[in-house]
Amino acid sequence: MASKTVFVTIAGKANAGKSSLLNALIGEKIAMVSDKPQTTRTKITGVLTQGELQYVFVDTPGIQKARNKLGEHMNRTVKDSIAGIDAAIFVADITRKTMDEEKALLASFKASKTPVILVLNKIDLIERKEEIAVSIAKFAAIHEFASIIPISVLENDGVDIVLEEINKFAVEGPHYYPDDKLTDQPEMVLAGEMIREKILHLMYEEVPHGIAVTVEKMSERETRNGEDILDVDAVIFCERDSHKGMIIGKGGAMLRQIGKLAREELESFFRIKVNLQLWIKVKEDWRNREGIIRNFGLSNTSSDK
Ligand SMILES: Nc1nc2c(ncn2[C@@H]2O[C@H](COP(=O)(O)OP(=O)(O)OP(=O)(O)O)[C@@H](O)[C@H]2O)c(=O)[nH]1
Ligand SMILES: [Mg+2]
Repeated sequence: MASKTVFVTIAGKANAGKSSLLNALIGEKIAMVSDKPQTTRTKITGVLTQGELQYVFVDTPGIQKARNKLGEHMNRTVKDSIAGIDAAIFVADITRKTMDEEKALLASFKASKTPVILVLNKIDLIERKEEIAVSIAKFAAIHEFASIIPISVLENDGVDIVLEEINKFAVEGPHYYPDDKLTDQPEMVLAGEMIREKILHLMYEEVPHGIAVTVEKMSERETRNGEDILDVDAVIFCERDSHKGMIIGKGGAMLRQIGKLAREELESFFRIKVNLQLWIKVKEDWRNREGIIRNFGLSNTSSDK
């Protein structure tokens, strides 16, 4: 059988469950997930190879009304990620109303004649199952979807059907990535994202949104008693001195908790003992400063602003 590849972008509103779906599809957690909107800030490629067929998924930031320059970059990233693909997965939270930005995104799929699979996620939250049919009808009136699949990523209900549907759009040709490739994210970026995710989980309101994490060093060494250890040095950037105080917490408790949870995840992902050092720095209003956004690797410089 000839080899095939299918390029699929996962798009939709913030918090709909796009990154959760990407992780479920490829069977490995490579995209960070949280209950706060705008968790994903850049496009993330996830690769799944099953025999002759390679799926190349691109998870994107949630579409939003941009409130700062970072938000504008994120919206441009979504736009850039929908060109030249074989199909799109449009993820919607079935419990939420649709907004204009979602309709605009669907219109751009229509204009580019991109087949769209609608995934209505979080059906586990629906008590009366007949409401699912009502949602399906509402969406079907907005756009001509290739298919509509109600699922629950949380309960792993329907994720396999999504994969089957995508199969239909595979194109004969060589695999784009090596068959054992999982993601395009460098290890240092993944490690930084794991740390940022813990802050998203542990902190509230403005603080987590204004966080960026950069990993400055990641290197393996052997300890004196012959054990392999991975040293990870990372800087947590926040927007204000008051935020820095909250991240450190009373007697350093919050920072210790962030460090503990992040280290545990790093150890299980990289399968090695980790020595994690965290620093905190303030960069006032960095989400509106182009140079810093670029330095953090969060810039999208496409010209069609
Ligand atoms: N109840 C329920 N919650 C879910 C389901 N799928 C995802 N979630 C939760 O929804 C929240 C958002 O999930 P993400 O995967 O981060 O959503 P996203 O669309 O990538 O969000 P952004 O990156 O901010 O655009 C998290 O708290 C998930 O645990 C589901 O099927 N059911
Ligand atoms: Mg996401």
